Amino acid sequence: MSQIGMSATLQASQAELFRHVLNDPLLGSSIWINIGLAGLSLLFFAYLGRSVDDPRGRLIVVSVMMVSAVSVASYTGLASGLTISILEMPDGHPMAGTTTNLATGGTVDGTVSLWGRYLTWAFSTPFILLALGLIAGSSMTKIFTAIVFDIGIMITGLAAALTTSSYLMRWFWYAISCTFFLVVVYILLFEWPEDARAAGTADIFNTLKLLTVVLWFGYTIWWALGNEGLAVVQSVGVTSWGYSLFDIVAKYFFSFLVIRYVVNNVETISSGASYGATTESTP
Ligand code: RET
Repeated sequence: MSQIGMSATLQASQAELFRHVLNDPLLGSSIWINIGLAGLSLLFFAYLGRSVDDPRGRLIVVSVMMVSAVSVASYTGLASGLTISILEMPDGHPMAGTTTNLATGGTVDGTVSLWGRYLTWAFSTPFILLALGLIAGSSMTKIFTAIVFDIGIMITGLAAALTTSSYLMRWFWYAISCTFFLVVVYILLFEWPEDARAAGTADIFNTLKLLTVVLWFGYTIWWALGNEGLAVVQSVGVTSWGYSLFDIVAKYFFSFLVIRYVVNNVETISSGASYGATTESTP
């Protein structure tokens, strides 16, 4: 008969994780409030964008609406316990050796990881970049490049969060993710502003660009500070609220600015000789 050690490493069931989120006011609110906000913004954006009938304008509106739609699914995954796990951090990680007290009274070895966030960012953030690329009137090539590297950021970020074999390997994934991020930042700061100038959308593009670059760096730094990284912030609830607050501005406020612009400037969005050409413009 096999012996179970003194500190049994029992897995938390999905039902226990679901109850864990429900019973933790800080963590629970960071998730449930965002399901509500994402749902309400989706309805609000559908209402705001109802009069846009230009095909390009519509594409931009639908694109940013998808960000909120994915967000509803993302936070539902977290709230239901489907995309949450208790992970035992490797030696060297500040959270190594910690235990989590479940709402049911049981204790499990490990720390709560809301890894579903990183997974679903791979589905939501491409829509942010598609909208930005379309507003800048950029080429298919540049939009494609920004989007594939963006998906790369999120999937390698997910890998960083889920790696429990070695502390160093977690940061190695993080470094890969940051490298992909720099490609996206380069396109946002150096490629698209020029395209936007040519398309006559420089004003709105520069506002959105600034918002995006600052907030996206915020997510990156927050990961390093939060309980998945250096654990300067150890609380799962506070770490989660950080991302939730970034989300509120980077998704809902961002989308609102985009839709408001499209509604008021359909002419600019749909006109211009080289606007939105699928080939690179030749000088
Ligand atoms: C991670 C950790 C690994 C390194 C980097 C990251 C960047 C994440 C970003 C997330 C943006 C999310 C948004 C969500 C809205 O739906 C994965 C945190 C670079 C930039 C805008």
